[in-house]
Amino acid sequence: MEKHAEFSLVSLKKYIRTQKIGSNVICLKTIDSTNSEAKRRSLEEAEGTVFLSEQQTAGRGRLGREWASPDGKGIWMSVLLKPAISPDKIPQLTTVAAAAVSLALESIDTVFDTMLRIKWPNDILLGAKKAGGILTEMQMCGDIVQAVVIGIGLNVSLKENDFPHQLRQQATSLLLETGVSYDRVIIIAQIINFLESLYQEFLTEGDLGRSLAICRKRSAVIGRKVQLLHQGNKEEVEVLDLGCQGELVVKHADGTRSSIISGEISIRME
Ligand code: BT5
Repeated sequence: MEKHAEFSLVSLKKYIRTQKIGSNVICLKTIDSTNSEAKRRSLEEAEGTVFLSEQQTAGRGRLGREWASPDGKGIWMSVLLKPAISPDKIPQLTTVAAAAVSLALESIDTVFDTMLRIKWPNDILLGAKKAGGILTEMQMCGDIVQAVVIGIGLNVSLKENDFPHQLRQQATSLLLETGVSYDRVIIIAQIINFLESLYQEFLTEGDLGRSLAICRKRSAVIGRKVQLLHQGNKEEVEVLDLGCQGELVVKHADGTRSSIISGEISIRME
């Protein structure tokens, strides 16, 4: 049986100004992972359904990594989408979601205008530390995209001892960076509002447009040297830009250039 959460759906609805995303919101008290739940229920639930949980017991990052999701301290949400686009375009939705999170936080407090950076492809940084992440997953039926789940994790009011020991040097929260306890409901509503408009633009215009401009402006990596990590190999490259599909455009040590699509690659900043 579902256990229900503390989020106030009534107040959430008050702040949501969308047609599709958030027209159905499922609030849970605890779940293994909102992304897993959204995938399990992807056939029966409509496009735009948002899954929220106070806590995740098996929150996930990319490549099977763990995502710490303590009770009542963060936003652990997944958005179920059913876009009629080809599978190779799906990674671009991470760029759309990162831009939506960025606009949502800026709209709530101008302090984020100076602090927030996006570390390609999916990390939300405040200063040099990670405050949030995005995990985009898809379900296929043959060659057709059946569903896409965009998972967003955002550390809102975690204090240092709410993080596992090994994360304390690298992770942060909105509270730790600003001293303010933000209302999660308003942030969730703003993420939904901005996500819907950027998602609609992406679908109708067929390109990343405004989302890309936001991610470029906020990029933590453009113009910097980073390490590309791929299947145990490391390579130092210089990041030149984000390409029009959200890919990373890099210059290798031998001067050649290439474009990197998210997928299996991680980067570490020096
Ligand atoms: C991510 O993966 O950053 C994607 C995180 C997505 C989480 C959301 S929460 C709602 C939805 N349901 C899920 O199960 N997941 C999504 P990645 O780039 O692979 O980063 C994972 C790494 O971030 C870990 O290996 C840790 O080093 C670090 N990490 C784990 N928990 C963290 C946290 N709460 N805050 C900051 N860093 C964390």
